[in-house]
Amino acid sequence: MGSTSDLEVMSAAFGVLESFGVEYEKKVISAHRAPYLLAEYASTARERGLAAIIAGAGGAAHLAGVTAAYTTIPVIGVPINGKAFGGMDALLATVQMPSGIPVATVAVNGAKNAALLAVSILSVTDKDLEQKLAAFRAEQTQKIENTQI
Ligand code: RP5
Repeated sequence: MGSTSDLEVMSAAFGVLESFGVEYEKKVISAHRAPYLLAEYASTARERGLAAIIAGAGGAAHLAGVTAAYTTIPVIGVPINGKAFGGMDALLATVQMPSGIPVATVAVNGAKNAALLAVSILSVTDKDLEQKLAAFRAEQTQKIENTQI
């Protein structure tokens, strides 16, 4: 994430990854304030064994796009609702990537779905995760079926 001020929103992703037993690392690396750190982090991601990067940032949110520029592993962008425009600034900055450098962008503050998408990507080659994901979906469906108002 771009700042510790993103931590509250991004913590929804941590819970999901932990519930699926997916190892992850959390980092604050700003595309603006420490671009050299981001270049180093993203350009070594694949060789360090990372399978995907979830990049959450607000404002002029370049984090996901610049991360994607430095790696060919999947990058999932979470636009964060900062102090202005209801997060529309971050949404457009994250989703409107020029062709050739994709960022899979989730909803504003959509850290939970970002983690679920990462799990889904991993589940293509991981049977255990495939089963856990199916169980998660079934449980979610069951909750709806059992809902009474
Ligand atoms: C972005 O600027 C960060 O991702 C954060 O959402 C926003 C504000 O950062 P702080 O000024 O709170 O550190 O780069």
